Amino acid sequence: MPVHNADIAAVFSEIADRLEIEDANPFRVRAYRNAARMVGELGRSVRTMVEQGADLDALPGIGPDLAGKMREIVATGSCALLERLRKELPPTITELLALPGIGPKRVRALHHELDVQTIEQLQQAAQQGCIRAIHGFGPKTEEQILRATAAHLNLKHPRRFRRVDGLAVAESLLAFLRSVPGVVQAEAAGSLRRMRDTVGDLDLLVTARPGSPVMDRFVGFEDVRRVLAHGASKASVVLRNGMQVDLRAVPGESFGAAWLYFTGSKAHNIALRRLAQERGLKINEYGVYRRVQGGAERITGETEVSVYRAVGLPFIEPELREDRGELEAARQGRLPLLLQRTDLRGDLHVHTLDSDGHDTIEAMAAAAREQGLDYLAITDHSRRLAMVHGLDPVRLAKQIDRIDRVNERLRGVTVLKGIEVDILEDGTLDLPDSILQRLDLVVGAVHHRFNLARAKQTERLLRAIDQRHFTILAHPTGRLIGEREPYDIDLLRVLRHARQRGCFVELNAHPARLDLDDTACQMAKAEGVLVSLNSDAHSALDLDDLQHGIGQARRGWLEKADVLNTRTLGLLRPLLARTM
Ligand code: DGT
Ligand code: CA
Ligand code: CA
Repeated sequence: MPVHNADIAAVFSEIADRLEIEDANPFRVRAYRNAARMVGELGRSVRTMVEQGADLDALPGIGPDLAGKMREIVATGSCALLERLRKELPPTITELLALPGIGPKRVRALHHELDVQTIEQLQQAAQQGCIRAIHGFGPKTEEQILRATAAHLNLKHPRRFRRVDGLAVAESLLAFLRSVPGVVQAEAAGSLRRMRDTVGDLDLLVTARPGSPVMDRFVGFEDVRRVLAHGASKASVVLRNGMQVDLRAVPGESFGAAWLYFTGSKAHNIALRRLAQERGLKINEYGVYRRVQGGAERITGETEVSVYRAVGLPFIEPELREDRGELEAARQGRLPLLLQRTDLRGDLHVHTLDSDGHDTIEAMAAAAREQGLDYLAITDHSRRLAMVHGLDPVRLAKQIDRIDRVNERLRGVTVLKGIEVDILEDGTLDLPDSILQRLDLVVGAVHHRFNLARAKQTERLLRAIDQRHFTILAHPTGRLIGEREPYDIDLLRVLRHARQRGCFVELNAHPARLDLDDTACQMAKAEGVLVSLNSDAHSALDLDDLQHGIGQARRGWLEKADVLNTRTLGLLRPLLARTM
């Protein structure tokens, strides 16, 4: 992994912390502290400077010694001094500095007197009244530590990560594991593989030849902050970003059974095992077994398909494994043929430089064509969002004319005219019909007054759908994963109204939104409302976000026919024209 300035700054700052805890010369501590800040704020990449042979000594506060360390970090990702310091004091000790009121002196005393190494241990020591006995601490400090540790651990524990963040970590870890000698297979399991919009922790699975150092290498991965367990077939670590990763190693002949087991969900596994029992079979993470005289005989387990087949079922896609009727559907041969990325023919919600996007109409269109899409709707913000230069009728009219000219030149992709218009508090729209009627589609969205009472908020959306040019309700619940709860609405009423009026609901594929969520997608399908799966891209690169929406759509049992923008442009146009 290429070393960034932030990585170098992190190494220097950890060295400074550790030297300070060890009571080293304050001038030395300050030199590292200053170097960390300087590198962090430097406008140029140190790695590039090193690669180009630039003179690092010329940087402020950097002498030959620190310059040498910077080159060492660029080359190896770490430095020998830090590795030595980490051996002198436990790897987790610097975490304690994150607590308010705990400086290096106190960390030193706590470690020396009570052998405290982690925040959990510090909390325990405080609960047992051990802190007040240390020289320089008292009952007041102990009380303060009790509060600080509780607050810190509470923040940490229920935390879930957005899937996109888990995915990035999993991909780099899997690439790392696959490079370890003797590793045959390495795959992700758990909620990540089931495409849940958030992940609690990561679950990885490997098969390796005997003698492979895979478990040792895993706990030694550069981002590991703490090792929770380290055995021959099972290890758990916490990474520096707080994410937990569980790794299992299984024999190759068990790979399918283990992958199925650790993919879950737990509810799916339990239901599947019950089905197996009815057939006199037993399923666990090692395989499928048949009861025989005096024991059990293994019948299969190498692949997931073989396990499902043993209980008389076809393969069930991971996204469906939630015990929401998938086993019943599998048994009756009516599993959905889930949506795929290649089914999408277009994207109906993207931004450009005209509001808060970063690319031109032409650049967005070219990117869409490269993504294999046939059409793209430009939907910039409307005037109420003045901060992002939302369009008023005059500027929108100009954009409409520009899109006509772009389409004359473009080959292989069609640009549709749209707007992401604000839905006002009374359910009217932020732009008049006189301009909306010139568009191919109107995407409506709520961007303010999120706290209306349920009845009022629902009424607001119903009235918006009533507007004669309204087409698609964007990010229908307004949630931002980990940041903002959905606003309170009667979604079922909104869906039924949308169907009556010939309107559609969005599955916004931005990884922080994924709105509608999985069960709401299922609900839309059941109510017969087509879902429009859109990227909400603010740059050409953001069109990649469509993949996140695909995962969510599949969790919602959506098939090609359930999604509006799988239609060819010829079939789409009449659907966009409001008749009711
Ligand atoms: P998460 O981490 O909260 O996002 O959700 P999962 O589904 O990844 O759950 P996790 O990490 O606790 O466990 C991974 C899988 O391992 C889970 O989906 C099913 C399997 N598993 C874990 N514990 C049990 C258990 O007690 N019984 C059964 N049958 N399966 C389990
Ligand atoms: Ca998990
Ligand atoms: Ca787990």
